Amino acid sequence: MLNIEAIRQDFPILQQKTNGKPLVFLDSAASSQKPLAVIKAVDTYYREYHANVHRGIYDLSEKASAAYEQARKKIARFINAKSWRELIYTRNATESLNLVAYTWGMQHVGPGDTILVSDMEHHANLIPWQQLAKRTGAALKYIPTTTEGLIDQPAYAQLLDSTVKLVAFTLMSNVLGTITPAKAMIAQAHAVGAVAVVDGAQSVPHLPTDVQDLDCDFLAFSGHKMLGPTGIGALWGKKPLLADMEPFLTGGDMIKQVGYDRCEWNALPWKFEAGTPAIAQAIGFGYAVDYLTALGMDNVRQHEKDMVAYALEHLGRVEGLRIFGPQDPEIRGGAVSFTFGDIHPHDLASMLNYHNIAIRAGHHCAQPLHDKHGLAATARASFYIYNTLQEIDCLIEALEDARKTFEL
Ligand code: 7TS
Repeated sequence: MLNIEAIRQDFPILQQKTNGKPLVFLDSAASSQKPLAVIKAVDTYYREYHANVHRGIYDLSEKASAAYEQARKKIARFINAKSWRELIYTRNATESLNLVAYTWGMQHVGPGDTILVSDMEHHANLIPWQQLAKRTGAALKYIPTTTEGLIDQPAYAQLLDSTVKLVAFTLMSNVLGTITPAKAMIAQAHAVGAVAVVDGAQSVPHLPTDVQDLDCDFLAFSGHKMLGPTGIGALWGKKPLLADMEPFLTGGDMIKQVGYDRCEWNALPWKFEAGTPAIAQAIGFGYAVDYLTALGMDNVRQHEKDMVAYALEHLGRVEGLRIFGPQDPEIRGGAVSFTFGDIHPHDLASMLNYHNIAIRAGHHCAQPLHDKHGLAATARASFYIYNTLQEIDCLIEALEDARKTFEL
């Protein structure tokens, strides 16, 4: 069990009030808030040991390099990677997915091949594959989801044939909350010789992650959705695949030897880390992982399940409110998208803002999914470790207030 009141004390931003009202932050699926331990780690780095990494022989640079690499080891352990060499720092999940598309994709996908992507993906796990299909002449096909937001498993099985070279899907939908049966889907992809790319942007912050057990080939995630700073994310990949891939960006730090007409790539993971990296952010990401590890990811997941169960039950009773995604908290995460009568989600979000409640409204970077359901936009409340059941009550009260204002 998490002690939510104690956790809340660790988040300075949650202590503020606007017009006497406490902040009810229900938009962690977009980006989470940061605990003091992460804020302090970044501050201390800049105050006490900032220097570029992997260069200097002097103390500051050695200290910065050690902290930067130490954070990598923590993050690799957090997802149970076999080796820290498999953990590449990127800016975010978006960059991680692009890295795979531009390197592995361009090397291994060609005309006559098929790329399979689920139809509920965030644009970050959709557009890189659209682009790859365009560039290579491969076909891009979509794994359908049911009206409830579950992977249509028979349809997936049918789409899998020997032309499929790559399957990409989210482990947790940022719109519907769906947790996909990733392990089984990965095994099915492997059975036809395809590589499996998992978008863990929503799942890694909220669920225990074990890449060895999942047996995926690549996993992409972002630091800022899991208590870490913005500007830092990760791509995990199986070593033999990474070793065989061309670099994504080239320049300093990613090389071993350079001549005027040749160069030799650096060892993993640095082969994929050209230029001065986001050092403070990586160190902060390591502290974020420490924080989550201390809480225990099973506890994090349990809290989310409790929040979602309460939200489904109580929001479900609000007349005129329609919730999307699976109704079973066991198979969904803490992003709850909904519509409320004919109130435009943007109007609703503005109205909730008067109550100092932050939710997201729009298509949440999953426009094709909204189109499929005939929706221009939805409102979305999403939860994390610092949210309480009382905050869901606040949301419901504010929705009732909106009902009066909009005469619903
Ligand atoms: N994949 C999923 C499932 C996501 O939810 C997001 C961000 C991304 C990829 C991209 O992450 P980034 O860190 O590279 O931007 N999702 C959201 C969201 O739902 N609202 O704002 C960002």
